[in-house]
Amino acid sequence: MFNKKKNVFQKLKEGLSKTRNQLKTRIDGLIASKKKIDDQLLEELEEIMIVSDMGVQVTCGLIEKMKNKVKKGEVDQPEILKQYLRDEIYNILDNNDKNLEVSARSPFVIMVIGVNGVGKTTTIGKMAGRFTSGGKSVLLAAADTFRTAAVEQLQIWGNRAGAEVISHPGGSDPAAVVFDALKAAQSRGTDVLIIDTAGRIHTKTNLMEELKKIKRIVAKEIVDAPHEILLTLDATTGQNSISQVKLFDEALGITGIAVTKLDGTSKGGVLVAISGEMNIPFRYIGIGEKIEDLRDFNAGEFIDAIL
Ligand SMILES: Nc1nc2c(ncn2[C@@H]2O[C@H](COP(=O)(O)OP(=O)(O)OP(=O)(O)O)[C@@H](O)[C@H]2O)c(=O)[nH]1
Ligand SMILES: [Mg+2]
Repeated sequence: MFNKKKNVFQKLKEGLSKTRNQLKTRIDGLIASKKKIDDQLLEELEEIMIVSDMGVQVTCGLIEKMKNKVKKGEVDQPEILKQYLRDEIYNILDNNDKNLEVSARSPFVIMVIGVNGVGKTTTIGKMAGRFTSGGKSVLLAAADTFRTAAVEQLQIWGNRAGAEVISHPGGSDPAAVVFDALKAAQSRGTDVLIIDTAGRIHTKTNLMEELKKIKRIVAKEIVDAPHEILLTLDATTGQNSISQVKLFDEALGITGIAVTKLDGTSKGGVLVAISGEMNIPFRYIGIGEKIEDLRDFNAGEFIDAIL
């Protein structure tokens, strides 16, 4: 058991190694090279935090706090300063550490949204795999009718995960697909229904309006649904994801966030930037393209892996 746990953490560490190299390796080097805390140390820390995408707001706030601690004499050694910084970052992340619990409703309806290419369909496939292996029945709604290959891609994931896909022939109305999927989930007693949506649509219609319409249809069929509106973010886009969070939250009200592609970027600090500004739980993180590469977000493990 211990070995298995260690192995799982090891893989997380590997997945986050680019961020770790940017953050931990540089901070450790900096701390080791200093005998005492001075302005230069704080300036370099600031630069490392900015480069790892923790964002200006969070970084400046933390630097200010560190300066105060030093001034008051509460922190007087570089090593203790690092520990203080680590604890502060952990607290920021822990604020949004709340995993998705799907057992409370049946069907539990999850609407997955986000701009094109961020990893929505892949994340849905991985989530479906996790739910089915946990003994739950899962239906997937192919409401991305913009891209013709989108249904096929979802179908492949559905087969892999053991989840049926509800779809209509190409170019159809996403709302109609969602309506059918809701009916099917209700009549079959499905545990979890996950709705895949488009990240981009024909310029004539507005994506947010399309998504609002889907949300309305879901709520009309099941009063308290969608139970989760999961925004998917691509970690490689860094700071830009903060504006995505704000835009989608204003339009639809996000209840959770999945951050993908953390394996491909040193910008993992963006979770800290988002968490410092928004109160929306991180549900999942993606550290690769395979089913097992989707993890529940855990603030403690995350900070251990990057700092
Ligand atoms: N390395 C890596 N690749 C990922 C991860 N998640 C998704 N991808 C890849 O990102 C690409 C886009 O993923 P999709 O799931 O198609 O993204 P989408 O948001 O559904 O895209 P649209 O439907 O076009 O809006 C694919 O090649 C995925 O394999 C991840 O955690 N790590
Ligand atoms: Mg997709």
